Amino acid sequence: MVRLPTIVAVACLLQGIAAFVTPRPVLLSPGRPSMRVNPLMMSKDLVGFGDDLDGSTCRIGIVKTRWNPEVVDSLYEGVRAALNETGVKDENIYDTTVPGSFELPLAARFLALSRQCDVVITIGCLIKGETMHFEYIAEAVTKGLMDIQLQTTIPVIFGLLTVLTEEQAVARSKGGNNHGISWGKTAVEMALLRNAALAKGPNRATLSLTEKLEDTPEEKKQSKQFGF
Ligand code: DLZ
Repeated sequence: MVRLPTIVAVACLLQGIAAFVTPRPVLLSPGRPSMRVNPLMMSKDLVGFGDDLDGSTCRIGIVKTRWNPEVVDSLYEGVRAALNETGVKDENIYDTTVPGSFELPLAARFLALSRQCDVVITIGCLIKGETMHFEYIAEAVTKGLMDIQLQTTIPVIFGLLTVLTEEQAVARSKGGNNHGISWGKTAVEMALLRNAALAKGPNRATLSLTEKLEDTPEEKKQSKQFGF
């Protein structure tokens, strides 16, 4: 006869395997979130995002670095927890990795031009060393990311920690002060803003960029009336 503890142990094992092998969509390279804790449980909201942020129609590109993996992976977990909380669907998240922060702008540009994303979140961490390297990269990446969002009209979230020490990086990437959480929510807010601004009318926020917008009869009437 099979004992109850054995059944429970087998069930837990199967659940663990199922969670581990669940596939996630990738664009350029696969990535697997390591959800050890839920960062949202402890987070403090410094920006004041509303509870009604609805990301269920948003398509999100994420590009993260492989430099400083402990910090970057934790920031990524914060981003994913925020996206999950706002209802972004897993199949609408496109993950990409790059070696270091200097590579973030080009990868972000590829994602922005892919027509698969309403917003791109970049995640990286630059820790100041003893040379000028930090200053050059931080400035170039910041400018690069701003240029991309203005040129493509796809919002780019500046998820680059620029810190003096590893301790500062850890303090900003873990627990209640995980900056990834606000980056995730900022991404949803900006994706919705973009879609509302570039599409016409509040109910057209989910249309693809390639789709041609047709005015409703009421909107045609209004256009004539106001001369635009
Ligand atoms: C080379 C370098 C150094 C020293 N430090 C960092 C860092 O703290 N964070 C980071 O994201 N990347 C670093 N890199 C790598 C550069 O960003 C870049 O990948 C290489 O210079 C190759 O272009």
